[in-house]
Amino acid sequence: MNVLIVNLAGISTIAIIIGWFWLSKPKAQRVRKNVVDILVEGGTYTPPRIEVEVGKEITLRFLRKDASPCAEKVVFEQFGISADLPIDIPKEIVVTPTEAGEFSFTCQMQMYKGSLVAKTV
Ligand SMILES: [Cu+2]
Repeated sequence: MNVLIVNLAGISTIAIIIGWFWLSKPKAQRVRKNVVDILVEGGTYTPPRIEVEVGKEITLRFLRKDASPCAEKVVFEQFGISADLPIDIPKEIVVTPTEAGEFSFTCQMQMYKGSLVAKTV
């Protein structure tokens, strides 16, 4: 009898784990469907140019690999955003361009350079 109870507990634990992973993943993707990963390394943002649709929210996920202080901030001057980038930890910046144009993002000394290009479709 004890063996049966242990087995049932084991099976329901497995079911909870499977349910957690299988059911939670699609939900996470639905929330973050418009994400662009940007690598910060060797003096460049990769990709350096990101095209987006006007009025559409976009999440820019910066991953800084460069340990030099040069890369520690990313600044979106036109949007009034300045954010610290931790090393090896993705940092998400969410923006919604409200008009068409080219919006630059740089490190605080403007050695790293990238641009967000917003277009009306
Ligand atoms: Cu810099």
